Amino acid sequence: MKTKVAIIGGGPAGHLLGQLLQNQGIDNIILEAKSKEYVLGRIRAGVLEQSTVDILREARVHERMEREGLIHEGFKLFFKGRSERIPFKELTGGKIMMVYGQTEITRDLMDARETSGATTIYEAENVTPHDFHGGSPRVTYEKNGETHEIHCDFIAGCDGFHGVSRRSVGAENITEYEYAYPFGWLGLLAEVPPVSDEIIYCHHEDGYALCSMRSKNRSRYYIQVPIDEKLEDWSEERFWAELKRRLPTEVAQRLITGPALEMSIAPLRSFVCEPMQFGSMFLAGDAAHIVPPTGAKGLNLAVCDAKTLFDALEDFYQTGSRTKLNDYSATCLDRVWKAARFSWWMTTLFHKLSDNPFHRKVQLAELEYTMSSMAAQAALAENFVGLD
Ligand code: FAS
Ligand code: PHB
Repeated sequence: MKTKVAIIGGGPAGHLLGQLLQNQGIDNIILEAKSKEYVLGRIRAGVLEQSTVDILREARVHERMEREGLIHEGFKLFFKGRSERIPFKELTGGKIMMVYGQTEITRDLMDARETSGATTIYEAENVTPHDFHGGSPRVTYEKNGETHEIHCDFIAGCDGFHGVSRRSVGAENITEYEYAYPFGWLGLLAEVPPVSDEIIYCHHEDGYALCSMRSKNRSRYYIQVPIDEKLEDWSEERFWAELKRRLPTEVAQRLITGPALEMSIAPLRSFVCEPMQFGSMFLAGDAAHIVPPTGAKGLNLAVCDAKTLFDALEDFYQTGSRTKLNDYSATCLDRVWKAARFSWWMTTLFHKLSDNPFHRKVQLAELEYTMSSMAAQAALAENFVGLD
């Protein structure tokens, strides 16, 4: 087989890149290790920056998002008995955030790809990129016991943190920066109305809690748990009781509980690799960087990478210029490191970092300072909605 761009990974980064390329008639193939149902079964991000909304509109997969997505103009933060709000639309000259699940974005992209007739190979095994430093890049994979080979001009590694792409470049060609937090997020999805019409970030002496949503009838909640926590030790009842314990009483009293559609524990990690390109292979999304979800940046960064790579590939195929391709890594990393900083800052601000009371006192001082300073609130707001 031959194609212009071989995309490894069929998550949001891979499918968005595929859609943007397909719309411009640039041939591409997506190779996904799992089934379509498995990919759609992952419950992950939910909060979109304006730039992400704009890019999905450019990709022509925005109709359902605009019908069903929820526009947000601020978020709430609770600490030390205080209930505060960051009016980010007001503080950023009108920028909003859209609440629309990553699962739905991926579904919209998959539907659009099926309509376009573009090739996606699900349950592709042992996908392996070859010769991306040389002149004949290609990707091999196995399906139904047969080995297949795809010759291409470029390889897009959109295969997430545990994918094969980054692992294929060789330790001598890459620098990795990593910090693993000593805690994770236990998340629960339930078909119940959200406790608040805006997202709640809750600082509590026993650990962070987050109240979010996917629609007016579907809620997404998270509580901080130790890194070695086992999902099987958490019943739904135990989750709801602990969430209520960490929320202010008046909020806990109006919390509507219900059966879990999904429960999962996600470890929190900060990770960035440099560079993000290796000859004719380009990494995008979680394959190149991971941010703790406290800043709601992971999915938004993946979307920006896919758009940046599409722009560079489109320029190459239209004009023959490699300038944007050569600048891809620097362009992405400037944005990635600023988002990594903000995500680290939000994580260290809201989570129980240790049993050392000093940490909690400094966090409360930072939260109190933030709410006393319009400049501090504006800085938080402009990072939350996404820097230009
Ligand atoms: P993805 O990991 O989504 O997709 C990579 C795809 O590549 C997967 O489908 C995988 O099956 C496939 N793949 C892997 N190895 C392969 C191989 N060898 N061959 C072929 N295919 C292969 N972000 C937020 O903003 N907010 C959140 O609340 C949030 N929660 C998260 C919870 C969890 C548990 C995780 C893991 C991440 C969360 N994120 C969150 C971040 C998340 O949304 C990512 O940023 C987003 O999925 C990135 O998309 P991709 O880069 O496409 O990677
Ligand atoms: C979510 O809705 O999943 C969500 C919201 C805000 C975050 C992280 C995740 O910071």
